[in-house]
Amino acid sequence: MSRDGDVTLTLGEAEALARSVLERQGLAPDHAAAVARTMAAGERDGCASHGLYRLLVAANSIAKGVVVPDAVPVLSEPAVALVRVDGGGGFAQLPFEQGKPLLVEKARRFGIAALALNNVVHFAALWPEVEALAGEGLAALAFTPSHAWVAPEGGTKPVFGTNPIAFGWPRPGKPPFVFDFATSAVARGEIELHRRAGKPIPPDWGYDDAGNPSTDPVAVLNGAMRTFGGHKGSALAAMVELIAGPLIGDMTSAESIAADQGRMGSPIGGELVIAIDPSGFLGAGLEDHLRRAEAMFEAIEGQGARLPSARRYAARVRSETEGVRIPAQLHRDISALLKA
Ligand code: NDP
Ligand code: PYC
Repeated sequence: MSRDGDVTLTLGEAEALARSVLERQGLAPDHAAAVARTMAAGERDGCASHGLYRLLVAANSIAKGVVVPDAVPVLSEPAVALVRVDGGGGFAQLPFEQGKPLLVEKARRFGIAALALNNVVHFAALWPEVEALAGEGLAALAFTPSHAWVAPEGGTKPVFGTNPIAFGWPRPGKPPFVFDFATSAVARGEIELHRRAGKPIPPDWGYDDAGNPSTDPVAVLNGAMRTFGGHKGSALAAMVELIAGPLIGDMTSAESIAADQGRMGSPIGGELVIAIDPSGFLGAGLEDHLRRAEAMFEAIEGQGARLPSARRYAARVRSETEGVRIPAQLHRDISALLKA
C-alpha cells in the first residue's frame, strides 16, 4: 500500500521482508532471523537509520565478503564473571542472543558480569541489547567502536568511530529507562539518510576533507564527522575505542576501516556488554532503592521533560496498530535485492 510516497508494512511483513532479503543474499537462516528481528524492531521503534534501510548496508557487506554468512558463534568463559562469544566474522545479533543467557546467569550469581562479542560485523543500534537485559531486571551498558569516521575535538581527521554507548535500567511495572546514542554529533546512518533524501545537514555535524564545516552530507561522509559535546564526546569516543577494542582483544575503529579495504562494509570488531544485578548491592532493600530511582524519573517528567526512549516506546505502540511506513524509493531498492 502506498500513501504520500511511502509504503506501509505490517510489523510481520517488515520482518518477513528483511528475512527474505537476507536469505536471498546468502545469509544462513539463523543469522537472517536474528538480523531481521533487529532491523524490524528498529523500524517499529521509529529508528529509521537502523531499521530496514540497513538491509542495503547488510547486502553490501555480504556481497563484498565483509561478513561470513554462515559463521558459527563459539562461546567461552575467560573468567568466572566473563563470557566471550567469538562470532567468527558473522553479524553480531546471533552471538549476542547466544551469549545473553550465560551473561544473565553470571550477573545474578556474581552481581556483575560482562560479555565480549569478538570478531563480529556490527550494523545495528545497541538499545535492543540493553533493553533485553533491563527486561531481566538488570542494569546494563553496551559499547562498540565502528569505522574511523570521526575527528577528535580540536582536529579534523578521522580517528574514532561513531562509537555508541547504551544504558538500560529496570523499572518495575514499566518499560525500562534506556538511552542509546552515538558519541559522534549524530549516527552516520542519519547522514546517509540525508544524502539519500538530497537534504543538507546542520553545519556542526562534520567537516569536508579540507577540514571546513560543511552542510553537504556527501562532503562530510568523505571528510570527518564531529563528536557530540566537544571534548566530552571526544573523550567518551576514546573510552569506547579502548574498552570495546584493546580491552577485549578486538579492533579499534581505525583498524576496522583498514580491514574493510574500501569495501564500504559495516564495521568489523567487538562489542562489550556489562550487566549488573541491582540486588547484588541491595539485597532486601531492592524495592526501596528502585522506588528512589522512580522519584528521579518523576522529577524529570514532572517538569515536561521526556525520558530517553519515550519517543521510541510511543512509536512502538503506534507501529503495532498502524504498521511502519518507509519511503517508496527505499522499498524499491530493498525489493530489487529479492531479485539480485
Ligand atoms: P540520537 O542523537 O537521536 O539520540 C538517541 C538517544 O537520545 C535515544 O535514547 C533517544 O531516545 C534520546 N533522546 C533524543 N532526544 C531526546 C530528548 N529530547 N530528551 C530525552 N532523550 C532524548 O541518536 P544517535 O544519532 O546518536 O544514534 C542513533 C542510533 O545509532 C543509536 O541507536 C546507536 O546505537 C546507533 N549507532 C550504532 C553504531 C554501531 O556501530 N553499531 C554506531 C553509531 C550509532 P528516543 O529513541 O526515544 O528518541
Ligand atoms: O550509524 O554510525 C552509524 C553506524 C555505524 C555502524 C552502524 N551504524
